[in-house]
Amino acid sequence: MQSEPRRIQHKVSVTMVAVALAALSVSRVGGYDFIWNDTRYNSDIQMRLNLTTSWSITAAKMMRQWNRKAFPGTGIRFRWSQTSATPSRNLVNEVAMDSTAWGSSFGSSTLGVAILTGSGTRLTEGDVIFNSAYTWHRYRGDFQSGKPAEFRRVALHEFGHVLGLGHELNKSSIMNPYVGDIYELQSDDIAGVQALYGSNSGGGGDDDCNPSALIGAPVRGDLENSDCLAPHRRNRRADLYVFTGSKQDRVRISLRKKTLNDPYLVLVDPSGRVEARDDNGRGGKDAWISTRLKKSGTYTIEATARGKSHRGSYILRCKRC
Ligand SMILES: [Ca+2]
Ligand SMILES: [Ca+2]
Ligand SMILES: [Ca+2]
Ligand SMILES: [Zn+2]
Repeated sequence: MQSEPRRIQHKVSVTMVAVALAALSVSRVGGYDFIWNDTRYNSDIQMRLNLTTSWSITAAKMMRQWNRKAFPGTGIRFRWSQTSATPSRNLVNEVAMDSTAWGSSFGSSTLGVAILTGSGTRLTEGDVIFNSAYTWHRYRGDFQSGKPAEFRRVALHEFGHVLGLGHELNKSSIMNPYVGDIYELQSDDIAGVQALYGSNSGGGGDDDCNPSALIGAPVRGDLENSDCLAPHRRNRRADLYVFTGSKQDRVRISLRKKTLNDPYLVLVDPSGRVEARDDNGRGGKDAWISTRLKKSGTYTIEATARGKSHRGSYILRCKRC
């Protein structure tokens, strides 16, 4: 028997029905029986963003929110980079604002869609398209009917579908099919992901040895036991971030402690050589690198720590990255 790829469309309608969501408590986690376990992505879900810089930053933040809140211990996470391609059926996960979804028109009340393709129970593609007929806004807090197209909550919702979550009408959830006052992940959303992927099925933290594109610094991250060993700092854990630099660019990178004991930065050039490193250049224990790049290409930042046992959260900033 041949399994046909399945395609699911859904909408986030602007209709307001976000009242008394928690009143009924029909238990549901998960929803779709689709999950990612795709060796192409090495347990990562690679998303390619065709958005303006400003919306890319917000989209990346929303993916980070999923990574941070739902994925610790699941061994799977979103990664992202940019593209100029229009989303299509191509086995590449694409995110864009467009007037159509793969050529089909949006319903007039549809803010965004996630188009999922799977084979059997396995997801093979997830595209997210925001309806460009709307003027998009960005705000937290209660739904404003004059500004229905609020990017953060729609993005969180659509990325939830990409993870395989279905709709949730009966509990407080970002997966409600109608936009409402909820603008952050709820415990039901997190439980849904963990029901699909397990809460501790892999060794991952919110980051591992595959670098994330540095979109939208400042980035808040955590140094954890599950992070990979720093490539250029022996026996230390590190989170890796990449950016594209041009020779002579002046970049300024800072790594500030939140709960991380003593931040340490390493900047690695496109050929894999250490171009700069710093422990306490920003004063106190915070690390700081200010340098004029010597090469053009993909640079890697190793966000790490002075001590072997140092763990905790940090803020990474980069100017001109
Ligand atoms: Ca695609
Ligand atoms: Ca980490
Ligand atoms: Ca330090
Ligand atoms: Zn939906």
